[in-house]
Amino acid sequence: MKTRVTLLSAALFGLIIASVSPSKLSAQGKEKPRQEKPGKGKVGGPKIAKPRISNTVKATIYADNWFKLYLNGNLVAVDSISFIPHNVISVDILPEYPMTIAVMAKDNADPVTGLEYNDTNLGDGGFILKFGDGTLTDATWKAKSFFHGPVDRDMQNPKTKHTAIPEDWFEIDFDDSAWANAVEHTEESVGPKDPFYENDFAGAKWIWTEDLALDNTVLFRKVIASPPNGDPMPREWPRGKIDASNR
Ligand SMILES: [Ca+2]
Ligand SMILES: [Ca+2]
Repeated sequence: MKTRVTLLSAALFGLIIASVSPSKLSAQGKEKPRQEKPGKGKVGGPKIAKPRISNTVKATIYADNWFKLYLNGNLVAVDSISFIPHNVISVDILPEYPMTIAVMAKDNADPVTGLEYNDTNLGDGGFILKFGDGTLTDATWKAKSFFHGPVDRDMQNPKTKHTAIPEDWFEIDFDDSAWANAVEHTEESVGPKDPFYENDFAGAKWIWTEDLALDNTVLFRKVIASPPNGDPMPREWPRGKIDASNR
């Protein structure tokens, strides 16, 4: 029995060795050595601190009708459903500060007419977000519309105005100083669907530009300097970036 256990351990150890590629080992070797609990784990070079689930916070996001969200220039969450049903997107994120949040939110609107449901309806937007570190949407966020219409609410002869979106709108160093502040809207005026009420958005405000109905593509930006809930600043974790192309 003892021999079998030893063999099993050896086999498992072999599997662990085999699962760590040489490139990963050398990449880890360049990282700062772990300060606490040295010597735990024998695979690879110097032990480095790795984030755990307990180091993440929950990000809960609802958009009428769609959004994509960047943190410090990295795409983190996309509403997987473009129009209906309305849904809440909830993901665990590993926060780092300062944290630049950049959001593209879109109301469902035909690019030419600004209308929906076969050009029969003037739809409206709305965006709300809450992170487990206390980050909340409110009027301190920056907001700018890039697609407006139908101009003058004219649904009989609908015209729209599009503004080119800067390529680097989601980057950390993008200059949003000329943007207006977001406008807070009431829950009644946005009229969220059921999934909103099944999630915790307590304290967060619905934001958009001033015009919930006619501004159809809105960019939001906000920099979070440190955890708003007073949590200590997290350490700097090693971070990777996945190449999402087909390479
Ligand atoms: Ca609209
Ligand atoms: Ca809508």
